[in-house]
Amino acid sequence: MSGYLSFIRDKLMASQEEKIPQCAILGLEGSGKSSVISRLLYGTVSDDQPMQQTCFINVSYGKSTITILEADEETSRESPYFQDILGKIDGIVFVIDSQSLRHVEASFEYIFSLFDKIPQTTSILFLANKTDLPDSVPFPDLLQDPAFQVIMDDINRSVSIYPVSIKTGENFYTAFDWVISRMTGRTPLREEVTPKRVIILQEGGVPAFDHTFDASVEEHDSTLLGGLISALNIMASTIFESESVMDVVKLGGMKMVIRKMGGWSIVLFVDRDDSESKAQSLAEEILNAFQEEKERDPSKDLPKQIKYEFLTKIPEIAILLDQQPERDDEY
Ligand SMILES: Nc1nc2c(ncn2[C@@H]2O[C@H](COP(=O)(O)OP(=O)(O)O)[C@@H](O)[C@H]2O)c(=O)[nH]1
Ligand SMILES: [Mg+2]
Repeated sequence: MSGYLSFIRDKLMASQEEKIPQCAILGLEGSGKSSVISRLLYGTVSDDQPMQQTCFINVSYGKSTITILEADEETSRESPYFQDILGKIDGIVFVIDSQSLRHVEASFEYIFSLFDKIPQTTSILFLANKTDLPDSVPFPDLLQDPAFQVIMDDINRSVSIYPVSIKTGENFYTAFDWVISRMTGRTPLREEVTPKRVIILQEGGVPAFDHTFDASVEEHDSTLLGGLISALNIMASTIFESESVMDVVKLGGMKMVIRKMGGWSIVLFVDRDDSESKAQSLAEEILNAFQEEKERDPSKDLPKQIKYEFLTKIPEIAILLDQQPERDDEY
């Protein structure tokens, strides 16, 4: 193991010369580190892929390339090579297993043991993972943890925390956008995304919201599209025996980025060559804003009465809407 780590350290030094940002994925055994790498590489997580202890790999994210290093607990605590690496890395992702209180507490204990060794300039992203599990520790409870309060009070650091499910992808790209933009100094990737149309579907594929941003986009019937997407998802989950949905479907000059959260699905049409991870995080933001709007006023009838005010909460979309003629009368 130490031979491999000294090899990795040398490799990291070399990639520092090439100015490729470097990120370490840390967390206790079983928290979801390898799943992070799998999602970054393949866009999905499956239960039967080989899971590794230590992994060192370059991945592309939007238009950036980053070097990712997964290190297990023992390595991160004990290896002097790893201590070297930790002092020079650009970003750290700590995966917190939120499946139970015991796991959360163990995670914070682990984070504390390393915290002093991380330079102040290193951005730290905490992923409160496994939010898809019904008994997982609720995010507000996790934020109340005294250990976490201490970490957040360290105002000199660039730190952020997101509740995510690496398995289903929920919130994952929003969280990664944060750390990647900190590490690369690039503006968020959604600038590299051109939303053309958004459709929000209820369970079963019934359209609840539909808005076209680009007048040149041909308006396919949203009920038909909803039916198609829900059929694709049922097929995908039956054939692959997984709860995840189709992520991206390319059609002609466009692609549909599909996310599913809490019974709702969103389909965001973007340019075929747009960044998928950016489009996914944008789709998540739109769906979150939509769900908030619904929660605020559940009596609102869909689809007729919800207009697109909720879209204006998302800066990038608000800009698009400003450029459009008023279309209120459509709903
Ligand atoms: N339910 C659920 N399981 C997850 C999630 N992320 C990872 N897992 C599972 O947790 C187990 C350990 O994940 P792995 O990535 O190997 O953890 P590592 O030891 O930190 O690398 C695997 O069975 C994963 O499928 C998640 O968000 N939700
Ligand atoms: Mg692993």
